[in-house]
Amino acid sequence: MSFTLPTLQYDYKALEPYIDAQTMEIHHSKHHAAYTNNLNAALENSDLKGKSIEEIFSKVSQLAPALRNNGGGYYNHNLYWDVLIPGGPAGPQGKLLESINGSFGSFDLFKEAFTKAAVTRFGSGWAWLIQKGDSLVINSTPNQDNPLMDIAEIQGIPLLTIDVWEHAYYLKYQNRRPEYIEAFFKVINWNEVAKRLKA
Ligand code: MN3
Repeated sequence: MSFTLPTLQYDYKALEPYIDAQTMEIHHSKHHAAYTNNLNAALENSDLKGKSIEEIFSKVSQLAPALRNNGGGYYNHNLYWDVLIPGGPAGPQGKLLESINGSFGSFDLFKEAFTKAAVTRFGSGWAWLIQKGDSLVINSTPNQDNPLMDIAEIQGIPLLTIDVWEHAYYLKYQNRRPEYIEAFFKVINWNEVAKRLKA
């Protein structure tokens, strides 16, 4: 049983003009495919074949860097595609909105903090909204690390993520990472984010 590249639930062009079709196509069919293939290759000769990705992350500090980097690349992109949708709901509602208000004060303050985490992640990495017990926290990780890994600074349940590697935005936004982050907020699938919140 190996990991497979997921099929996107929307066309490459569906997130235009916020995320362009060429970026989506290369990102999914080349970058994500490579992480998936390299993860499977790294697992081939290990005793972890058949283990869940969560199980691998729980002891990733003891494993080869190829499993950390490609396992993260496989998982993080799955979540990223899942939390995107063309013309998604305007914002979080219900329990998720309550949790955001409770943890950050308001949606605007959450957005400001999430944007700051994404803008200031030096080099390549990801910004996260994480459920940690009863509260929500924001953090960023380098490379392909994520909050499910035992090496993560803040561990918890990943609810929302943005890829801030240059390959995620450079064709359209070049060095303007803040513009890409602002555009990302126009296509967040808040229903998918809410589904990940544990009661
Ligand atoms: Mn990427």
